[in-house]
Amino acid sequence: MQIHVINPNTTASMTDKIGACANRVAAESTRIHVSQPESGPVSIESHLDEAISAVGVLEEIRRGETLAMDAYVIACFGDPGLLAARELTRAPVIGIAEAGFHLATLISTRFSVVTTLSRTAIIAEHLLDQYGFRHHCRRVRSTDLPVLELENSAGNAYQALLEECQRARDEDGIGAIVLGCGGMADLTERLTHDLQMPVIEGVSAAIKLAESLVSLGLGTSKHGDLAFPRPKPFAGRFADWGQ
Ligand code: 2AL
Repeated sequence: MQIHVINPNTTASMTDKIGACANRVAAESTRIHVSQPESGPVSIESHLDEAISAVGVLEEIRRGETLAMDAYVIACFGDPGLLAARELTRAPVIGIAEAGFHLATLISTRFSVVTTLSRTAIIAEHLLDQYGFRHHCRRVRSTDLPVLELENSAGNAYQALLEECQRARDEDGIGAIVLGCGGMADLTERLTHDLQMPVIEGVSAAIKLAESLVSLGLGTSKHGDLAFPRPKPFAGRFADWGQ
């Protein structure tokens, strides 16, 4: 089984970290391919970043289709381009936010999300509404950490994240925490130990869900709105996307 994990931002150290996490949880027979878009923002923490990164994700899916990938993971907590990505392939495509939300509801009745900058909280809130998880989520909390601060091992990112997770555990009446950034993928074990409660991180969640779907022979449905897009010409810089 070959799973293509796409980091939608263009920071190579984060792509490496996400790849290491995916490899750690993947089955022995699973081969992980990791990539990032050629163009786009170094981190995704605004609506603009999201919109541009979605195009990068779709370019990576198009590349993956030439390599016959069995599944894709979109490793940014806004799940940028998720539904459009599903239109481009029969393989399952899993976003790390939706994967985290799904697993959290299987082990708890209520969870909170702990994410990066407060301005990105709205992105997670929109996804909770869109996916129907609003009633399971008590609160989307932010740490006010810029995404790339998670790449700075000399900084205080871990401490800030731990303290916000402790507040979530002690104040929100929850059974689990979902980490709200792909760049937190390497912190799950330490947080789980320090908090003594389940902490779910979307990259590992998405890998295990992708493996399950592929093992069951389930792929993206081509009945209805996720069917391949109708062939039509595209203009300008997207001319090679059209037919
Ligand atoms: C993210 C993420 O997962 N990767 C990134 O660049 N931005 N989302 C977030 N809320 O911090």
